[in-house]
Amino acid sequence: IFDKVVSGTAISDSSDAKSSLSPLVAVLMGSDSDLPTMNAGIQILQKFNIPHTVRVTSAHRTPEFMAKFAAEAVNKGIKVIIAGAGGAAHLPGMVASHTTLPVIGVPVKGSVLDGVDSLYSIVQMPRGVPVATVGIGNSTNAALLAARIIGVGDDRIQRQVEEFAQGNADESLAKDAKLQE
Ligand code: RP5
Repeated sequence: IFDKVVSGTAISDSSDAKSSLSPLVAVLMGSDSDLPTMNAGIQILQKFNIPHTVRVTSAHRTPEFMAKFAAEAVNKGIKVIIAGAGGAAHLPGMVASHTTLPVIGVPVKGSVLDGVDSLYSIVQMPRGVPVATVGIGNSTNAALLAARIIGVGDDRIQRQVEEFAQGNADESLAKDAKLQE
């Protein structure tokens, strides 16, 4: 799955003139070992039918490839980049330094330090180079935030976001109702 548009059905009218199969979101990760963490977010993008591409690119192992991908992303029609990494998690920050697109960082929990190392690595960006950081392992929120960002200019996706929120509310109300039985 690492070199193609994963979800490619038609995107809405407000998309730009590029191919309707162009990914709007790039989901990057430092290693395929991050995939189990990133999968929840990928599933949200699939559910919302948001064209996206999923790539392994590492700030440390493939720095040139990472920089090239980030620098070219805006011209490829990508609107938001989600970047997940563990340990010395420099990927989101380095990607943000090579693009002006919004970057959402997902701290991935590794085998030691419970992901706090990744969280601190991602969240403590210097002033001027923003990375929106979600909770440790929370790729779901990264994808939902990406959908909200794209939804600002895309009615179909904004509706999906609203429906998702309504689903959350219904679920919560149903739990409360069950407690009252
Ligand atoms: C990070 O190193 C990756 O994002 C991953 O979370 C971690 C370990 O990578 P592997 O050794 O499993 O490839 O760069």
